[in-house]
Amino acid sequence: MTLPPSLDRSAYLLAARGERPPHTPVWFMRQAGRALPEYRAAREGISMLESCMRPDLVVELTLQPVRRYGVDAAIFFSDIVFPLQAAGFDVEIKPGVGPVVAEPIRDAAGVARVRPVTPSDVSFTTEAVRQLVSELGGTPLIGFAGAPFTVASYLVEGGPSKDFAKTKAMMHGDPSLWHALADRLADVAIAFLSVQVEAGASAIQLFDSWAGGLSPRDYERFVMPHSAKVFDALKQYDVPRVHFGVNTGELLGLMSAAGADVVGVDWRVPLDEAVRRLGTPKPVQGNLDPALLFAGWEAIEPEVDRILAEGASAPGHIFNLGHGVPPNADPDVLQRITKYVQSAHVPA
Ligand code: 1CP
Repeated sequence: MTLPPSLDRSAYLLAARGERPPHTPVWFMRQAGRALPEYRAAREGISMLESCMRPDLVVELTLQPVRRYGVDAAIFFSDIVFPLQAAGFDVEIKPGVGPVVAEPIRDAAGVARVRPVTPSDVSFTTEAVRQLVSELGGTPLIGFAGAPFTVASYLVEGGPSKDFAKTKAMMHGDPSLWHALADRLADVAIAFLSVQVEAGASAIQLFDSWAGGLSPRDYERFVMPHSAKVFDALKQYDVPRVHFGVNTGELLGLMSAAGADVVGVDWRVPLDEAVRRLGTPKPVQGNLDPALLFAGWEAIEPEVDRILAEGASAPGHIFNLGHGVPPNADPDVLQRITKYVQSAHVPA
């Protein structure tokens, strides 16, 4: 697909392709959300997953942070468990908790409940992406999906987990059941990402947020083949493919090798060290500690400077937080960081 020049030469897409844009692009994971009063007002009385099915609301919530902060990319408003619900799975997002699954998956019958997602199951997603792409003009829209491991963790545990005990028990205790589940979830991710790209999203991000809970050995054996399947399937679209997880310092090389074009880095590993760990140098995204948002500008500014300097060692750098925007973050601080990064001298 040929992109309009303003989009094709946008700072985000240039950096994601390993080129040097005039300024370092910046956006924030979870930039839409409770940190914004306009988000809380628009979502009033509408459940999270219900919101994802209303194209007008999805468009509004996706655009809010672009308007407010002037970030270099929009991320499609949805959730990693949304495609499961669209495929008929009983999941809900409980306020203050996160995704909760009524009947967790523990056996082959459970795995069989994860049905393939077809474009007609998510026609509202196609509609919302099309509308967004036309409204965003030269600002790229990032489509996203949850990676098989992270989505499986919610399905097997029944909700958020700290140790992933049941998920790991399934991996090691019944590897063929685990691989069957992860394979179905790879297909769900492929379907949902393809729908977004076909409708005009110009990059995709695969969130394996909780992969950092695994050893490299387990990651390589149980997770990497399934994430690699997702990246392989998306290759045909020729859009940058970004891979991110929290606490993945030990996994950066493997997550890159799974097929990412850009690797997201949390705050635990400096970006220059992250690039070394990738093996093959690639563009990186990150890595301001979200906790710094509450530390005052005097503390934030030198951290941003450090990240920009370290990011210069990568073939491309997209400034971001090391994880999502906390709900109680001050929007003015995010706006100040955006302007600061966009006007900073790009280190050679
Ligand atoms: O800017 C944006 O907000 C984009 C939309 C977006 C994205 C990219 C949402 C909306 N969710 C996600 C991805 C997502 N969802 C991830 C991967 C990114 C990450 O690591 O943060 C994960 C792990 C989830 C699961 C999830 N959904 C949680 C975490 C629970 C846990 O296990 O600790 C929560 C709280 C949600 C709900 C949710 N999703 C999105 C929003 C705005 C919310 C908050 C609920 C609400 O406002 O009603």
